[in-house]
Amino acid sequence: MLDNLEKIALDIKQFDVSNSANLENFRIHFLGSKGIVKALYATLKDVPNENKREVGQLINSIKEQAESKFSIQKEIFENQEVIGNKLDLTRPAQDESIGSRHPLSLVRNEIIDIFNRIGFSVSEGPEIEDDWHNFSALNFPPEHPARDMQDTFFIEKNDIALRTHTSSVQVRVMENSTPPIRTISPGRVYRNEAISARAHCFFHQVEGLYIDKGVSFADLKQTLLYFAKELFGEKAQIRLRPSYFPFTEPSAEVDISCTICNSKGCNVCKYTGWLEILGCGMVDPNVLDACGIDSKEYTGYAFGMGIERIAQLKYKVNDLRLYSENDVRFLKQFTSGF
Ligand code: 2NL
Repeated sequence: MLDNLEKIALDIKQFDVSNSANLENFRIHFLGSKGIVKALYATLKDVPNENKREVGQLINSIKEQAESKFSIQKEIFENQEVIGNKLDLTRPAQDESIGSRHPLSLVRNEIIDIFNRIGFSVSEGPEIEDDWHNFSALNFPPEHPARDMQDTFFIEKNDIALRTHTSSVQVRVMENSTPPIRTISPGRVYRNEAISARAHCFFHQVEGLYIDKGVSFADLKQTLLYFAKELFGEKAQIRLRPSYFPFTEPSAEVDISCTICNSKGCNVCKYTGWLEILGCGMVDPNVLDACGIDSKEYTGYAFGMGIERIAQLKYKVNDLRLYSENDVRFLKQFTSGF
């Protein structure tokens, strides 16, 4: 039965509908009152109960494939109306249907624009990294749990892995340039996690890095306040809570005032009035030195945020899997108006 359905799907795909007569034959053959689709539905009563649902869905899908091929081709023929033997060249053009940008691209581009306006460049780097750029240069001790197979996708034993953050890009920038450095690195990163509504084995980050003489925590705080207001509106406020990362000292977690309920308390901010959106801190002197920048001369700040998280807040997305399932019903909601 399943083989047969596959064969029918292939026949639909391959059926020649290059002229109107063939298209009519196609319709009669697959969709007509004595056609194949009708016959398939008739066989459903003989399918064992436990398989009915699955087979029913497959037949529905075959029907949709035939209907869609028919209507697309019919429209093409209708649009090719001829005057005498010639195409009507005065006929107004049909609108091209435009695609839409992915919500993660929209948010990434918006973040890039905000930081471009205050002098940050964009840097990119490889998704397959070595231990040095992903961990060691960033002050991860040899036994740090993030280096574990349970957390990181290794490609070659203990050394080559899929990057777990885009800090690895910034290590490369530090190694290859002299301060002042002001850059952000957007990109895809990977973690060895089971996929669910709240976690995925890959996601997207933007990290920022600013290194110069005399860069202070106050610079960091003010830049992040500017960022929050640009992204979420003039009323946005931020608060910093002490935290820990191997690569920054001191480190902080940054919350923004909940833009969904104006900090009154709602289920998105769990009635706290605050939403956690990024992590940050002053670059640990060990990291500067490891990357060839003299920590006695220079200081810097860095921060990192998840793009999915911000897109979730902006567009009220409740399941991370939607970002990578390519469901057109989700994606077409982001079509821009032009
Ligand atoms: C988070 C936190 C962070 C950084 C990323 C960074 C990069 C270099 C040196 C020091 Cl090269 N730090 N990046 C710093 C603090 C936090 O990310 O929660 N990300 C999603």
